[in-house]
Amino acid sequence: MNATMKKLITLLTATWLSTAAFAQDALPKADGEVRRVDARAQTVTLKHGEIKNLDMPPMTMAFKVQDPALLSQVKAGDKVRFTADKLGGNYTVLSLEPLPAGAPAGAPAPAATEHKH
Ligand SMILES: [Cu+2]
Repeated sequence: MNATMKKLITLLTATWLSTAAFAQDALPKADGEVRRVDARAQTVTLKHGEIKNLDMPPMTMAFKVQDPALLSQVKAGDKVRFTADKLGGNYTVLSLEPLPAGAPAGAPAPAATEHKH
């Protein structure tokens, strides 16, 4: 293999990696409410709003989690914002962040609560 080919392959690999990272970053966030956390099965059951990238309407369902550590961050009843994708045939939560209590699920924070003085 000559040096030009090696360079080209390195370049293509780098491009592919950055595209994959970008795709994950670009997943739209969905709102949900935790119904159940199952540490043994490594699933979280979410009553979720629309998940645009999965073309999924609002429903309650169990998701696998990509990182089991996510499960320790939430408990039943928590409002969360999350991203999910279909990995290996399983709907899988990729990121999960609890929302402050009282935040309405399924709706963005109203702009009216923003104060600038
Ligand atoms: Cu669903």
